[in-house]
Amino acid sequence: MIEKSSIKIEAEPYPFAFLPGQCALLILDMQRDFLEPGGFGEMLGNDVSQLRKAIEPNRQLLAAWREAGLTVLHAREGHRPDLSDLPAAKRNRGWGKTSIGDTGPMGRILIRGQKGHDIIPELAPLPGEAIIDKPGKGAFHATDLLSILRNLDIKQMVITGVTTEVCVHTTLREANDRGYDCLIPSDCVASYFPQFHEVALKMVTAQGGIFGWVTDSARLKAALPKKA
Ligand code: TIU
Repeated sequence: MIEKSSIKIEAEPYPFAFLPGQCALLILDMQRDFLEPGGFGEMLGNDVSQLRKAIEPNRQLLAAWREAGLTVLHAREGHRPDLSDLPAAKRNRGWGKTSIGDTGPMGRILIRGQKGHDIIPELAPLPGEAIIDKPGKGAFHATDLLSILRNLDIKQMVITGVTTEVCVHTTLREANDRGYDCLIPSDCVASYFPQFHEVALKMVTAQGGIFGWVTDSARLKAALPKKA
């Protein structure tokens, strides 16, 4: 059922019925270690310029979202300094010689409170904007995101951030199974692997929008209500 108060946003595979007062912007993992030259992502051999393309569209969307007075949520991937929330499987898999918790170029890698774990200054949270500290790829696993969404009466999310096929997709899938409608502005998500980015977005809208909707930040910003 399309609610009367919704605003139509052109999207794939069909228009998204936007409910501004019940829609949160969730920005995932725009952290120094993933995005900045000299960080952990680059140390692993990744091309951070692929992710940095999403900074300016996110910065503009965040400014417009704040201007409209809507809910903003930030998420960060990271762990407790004692690593008690880090499964051995995550620590051991895929990261090469230097792993989570070891000393990296910007402090201990993916540890809360370390410089590399910080959200990049361009997208720094404002006081009053909730930050979800997540030990997994998805923002629902082992966090209080679900309770925050329920308490704020949020029914929809615009999900942005990095990386498209990892934390964005995992969170999108978690959100779907919990009954949230999700819209992804394609220029506000990014991957170290452009081909994964493209296919991950196609996977969202295939089969009649099996995981949600994809639009771009221009169409989304144009639909934002003016603050009273
Ligand atoms: N935030 C997020 O996507 N974490 C990752 O580890 N992504 C990779 O693509 N490796």
